[in-house]
Amino acid sequence: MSTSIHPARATQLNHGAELGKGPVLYWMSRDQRVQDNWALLFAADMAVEHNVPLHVAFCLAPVFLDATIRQYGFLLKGLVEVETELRKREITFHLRLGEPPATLLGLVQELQAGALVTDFDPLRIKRKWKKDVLQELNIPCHEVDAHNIVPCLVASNKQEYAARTIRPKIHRLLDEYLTPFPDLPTVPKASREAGASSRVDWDTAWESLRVNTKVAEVDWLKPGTRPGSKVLQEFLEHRLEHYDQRNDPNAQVLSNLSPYLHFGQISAQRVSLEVMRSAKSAASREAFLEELIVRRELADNFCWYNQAYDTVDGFPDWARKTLDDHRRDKRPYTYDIEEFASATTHDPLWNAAQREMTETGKMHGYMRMYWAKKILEWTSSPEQAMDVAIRLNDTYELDGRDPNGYTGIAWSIGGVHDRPWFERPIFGKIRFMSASGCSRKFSVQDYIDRHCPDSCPSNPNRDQDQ
Ligand code: FAD
Ligand code: FO1
Repeated sequence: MSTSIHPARATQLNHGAELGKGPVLYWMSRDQRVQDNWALLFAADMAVEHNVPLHVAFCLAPVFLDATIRQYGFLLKGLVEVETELRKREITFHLRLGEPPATLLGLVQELQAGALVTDFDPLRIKRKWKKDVLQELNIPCHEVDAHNIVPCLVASNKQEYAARTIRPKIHRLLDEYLTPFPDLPTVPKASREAGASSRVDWDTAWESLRVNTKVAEVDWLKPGTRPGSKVLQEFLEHRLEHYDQRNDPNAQVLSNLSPYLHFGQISAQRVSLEVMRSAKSAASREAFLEELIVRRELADNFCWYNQAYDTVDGFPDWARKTLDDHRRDKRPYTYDIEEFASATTHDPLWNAAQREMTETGKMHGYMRMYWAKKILEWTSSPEQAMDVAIRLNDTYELDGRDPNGYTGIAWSIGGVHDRPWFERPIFGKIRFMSASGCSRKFSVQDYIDRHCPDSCPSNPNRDQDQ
């Protein structure tokens, strides 16, 4: 099995730019780790080939989508580990504060970098950052897909209809791409003048943020690659074999890896290799790999090929039409974003899900579908539903602001990757979910009790108990 970097993982984003004599600079963004990172490996190979040092930079934006201190805290604490790991390998890490394109270009200039490498990301904001950088850049820039196992651009050249259409395309290429990682090669050392001795000033970094500090950080998941690997080991040992209970939010059998995957603190390819080596039940392994590989890479496919991924315009034609046909249907309840955010709807199950998200930073996967579908039912239009769901998801979820989130919400509200179902009010042919349907799958009361203990106004037992 090959351990080298597959050439199709990398794409040169500009042509004609001449390789400079200076160091290679890796602009780390989506894949915030030193281990198992194809973009860093690609940059290191380039540095070795041209006998120049390697520098790594992260550009810290003062705001990013609806991220709060909860997510920035997870990100920054993970980056401390990145700096430590790079230092062990005598590679300099730069944390630049401010608008990413300008701060990155400043660093390219300062280091007199000879080439730029960055990681792949389908989100609009990241594409815009890269476009702005490329307009001013006169050295080669390579983009490496370090997030997907089968690179997004290789898996398919178009927007896929559903999991069933992308699955065979991905499976066909897994032997070629799901390979072990090589070690990071030793790269030529940077000289002191080139910023080799600089250390990150983490206090100034925290102070530079201009984000909501009311959404508190959580402490039940520790940020970083090392803690993420521990969570993976615990999953392999204790939860993977029970993954067939993944639709029961009381069973607590999920991996809890999504925050680590979102920030790139752990690689999906490493997780897949470890799961495949595990001796646990084949059915559980297959079910988990379907989510981790097929569903996750389908989300990147959707966001890359459909840049309206977070609006109604991104929905398939049948879904837009059916939602339009039901635009004037009477809504049984309507709430504004504050009422949703404060978990004060009439529905204790929905409120419990919202509380799970606001309190822990991670709502159970099954509840996310119910949660988003009820937002469609209780807002005055699909446009408003999309807006509310995305803002809440991106504000409170540790793993929000991710292709998986935009795609999951578009699946729930807009039928993306789904098919038409029986017609009913408000939803039209969009798949419907109900609290009674949930109660046939798991104990709704246990879930409510866990997330809305008796003091919570939305627990229906509260009044009876008093
Ligand atoms: P596990 O079940 O252990 O899955 C392991 C990994 O597989 C996940 O970390 C994820 O990378 C991938 N995965 C699992 N389910 C899906 C799925 N349906 N689509 C794509 N990839 C999947 N995921 C996010 O990462 N960020 C989000 O903001 C997000 N928002 C969502 C919103 C809605 C409305 C819906 C329906 C789904 C959303 N998902 C999101 C997808 C999924 O619910 C989460 O990835 C999962 O619950 C994360 O928990 P876990 O890592 O413990 O899951
Ligand atoms: N990427 C960056 O390059 N710079 C940032 O300052 C930054 C902040 C940030 C905050 C919260 C969050 O969830 C993600 C953030 N990201 C940032 C991007 C992130 O690494 C992902 O690439 C995208 O969210 C898409 O998955």
